[in-house]
Amino acid sequence: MATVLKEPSRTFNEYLLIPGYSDMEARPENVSLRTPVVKFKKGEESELYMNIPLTSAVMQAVSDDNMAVALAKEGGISFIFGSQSVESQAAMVKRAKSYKAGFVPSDSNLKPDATLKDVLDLKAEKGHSTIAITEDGTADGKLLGIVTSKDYRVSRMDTSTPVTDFMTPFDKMVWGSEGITLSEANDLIWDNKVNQLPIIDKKQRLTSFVFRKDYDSHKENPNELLDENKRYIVGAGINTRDYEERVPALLEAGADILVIDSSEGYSEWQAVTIKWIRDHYGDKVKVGAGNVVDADGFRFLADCGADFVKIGIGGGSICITREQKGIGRGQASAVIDVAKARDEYFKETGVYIPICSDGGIVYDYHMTLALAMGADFIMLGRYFARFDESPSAKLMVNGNYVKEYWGEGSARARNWQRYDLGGDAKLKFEEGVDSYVPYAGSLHDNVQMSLGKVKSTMCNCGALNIPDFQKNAKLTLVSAVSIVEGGAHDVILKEVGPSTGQR
Ligand code: MZP
Repeated sequence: MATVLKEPSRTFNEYLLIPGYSDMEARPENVSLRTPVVKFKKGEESELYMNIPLTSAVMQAVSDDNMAVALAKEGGISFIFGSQSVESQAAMVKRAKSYKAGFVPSDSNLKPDATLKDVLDLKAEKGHSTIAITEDGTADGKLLGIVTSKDYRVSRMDTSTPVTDFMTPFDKMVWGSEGITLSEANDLIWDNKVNQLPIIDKKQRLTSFVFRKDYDSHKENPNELLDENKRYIVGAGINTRDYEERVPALLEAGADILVIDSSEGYSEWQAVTIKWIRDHYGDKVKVGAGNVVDADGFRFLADCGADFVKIGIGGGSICITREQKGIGRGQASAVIDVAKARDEYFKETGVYIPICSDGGIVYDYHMTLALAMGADFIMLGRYFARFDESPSAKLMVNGNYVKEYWGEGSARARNWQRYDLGGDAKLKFEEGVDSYVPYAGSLHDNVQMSLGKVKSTMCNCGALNIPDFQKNAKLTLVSAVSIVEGGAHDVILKEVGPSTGQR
């Protein structure tokens, strides 16, 4: 007869934290969110830490090179999506690794035959007012001019006006040459009273922009996550099919850490993939594995040699695996069970394998709960998809700005390798949906706000770092009635502020 677990499968919404004693040192500025990413032996340090416990999901709608840079600036790691060709994924890794702080690749570009209407459309889509006019309309084409909002007046100009009539042409522009330092670029910006400085190579091709507004924000990133050559740390997703080509290309491009991206990690496919990596690179190459939802799955991947283990099946916001296949587990139960297995494994072997809670974070406090339940870090898709830095389109739907967000198991992503068990390709079915999420602005502002809440709760529990929090947190299940008590109730609300209802 089948085994039936006694406990129901529970999710984050069913738990709350009980405060612990906090002394006067328990203040958010004293809290460290530094956390290990890869396994280490008792008494030793992990070879890779993050300064914040957040990673962005291995998804087309979430993690490209732009997201990788933005998150590394905050102290976390993006895993650039693997559901693309080996070449294009490696190119993304390379771009993120070659990113120089303060030098931003141009994301809004048009050809010289564009019109004011094209300018307005691109501005609405990308949200940026500086547009490079390049010979071929690419981010690294020959620079012919730039358009900023100072160059046109929508009320006085026909939208069919060609950009060449109102752009600032190259010979009237201030620009910097490739190789210029950030501080020299900033001097040019200040001396010439411009808001942006295009950087060009010897052939007048655009390489990047330096923006006046970024100068201050660069100074604001004390947590940025850098390798020994001061380049941002970048992760990448791999699969259990084409790793013999993908892994070498990603490593060559500079990827610091890999993760096997699969909806089901308790499988021989993962064992074979990790073995291939170990046979070819030893322990030098770091690779996470998953996803699993119980102690058996964890133990299997730990024995296979995974550097970290990812938890979560069916809890992702875009995921319909549980509906389609009736498999998965509430994310809270999964994290609690795997954390226990991780601790037992540590006691038994002296090897600590960090675990990552992947998916299902809806409120900021869910991040805190995941950490309290034992996660060393968290992976989020929907959360990051809402920000300026995610790769998907920003649209206006029913009067509100939204961003597109689709699952890797949706027909749109066609990431069948993530779900592949072999068999007839014609019989594939979707395990994810295509959706919108509310647009939420910049990653920096949102991450600061979310982690401010995490730190504040940790202080209430008397914990100044994640290991202490995991050890000492006290959790309670909530009843349906007490959930109602937890929100504003029995009052007539005036308005909901932006920081009160993060979803
Ligand atoms: P969330 O943060 O949006 O709730 O969940 C993101 C996670 O959902 C991803 O990291 C991945 O593990 C999982 N995912 C991605 N695509 C699908 C799908 O199409 C999915 N079913 O479940």
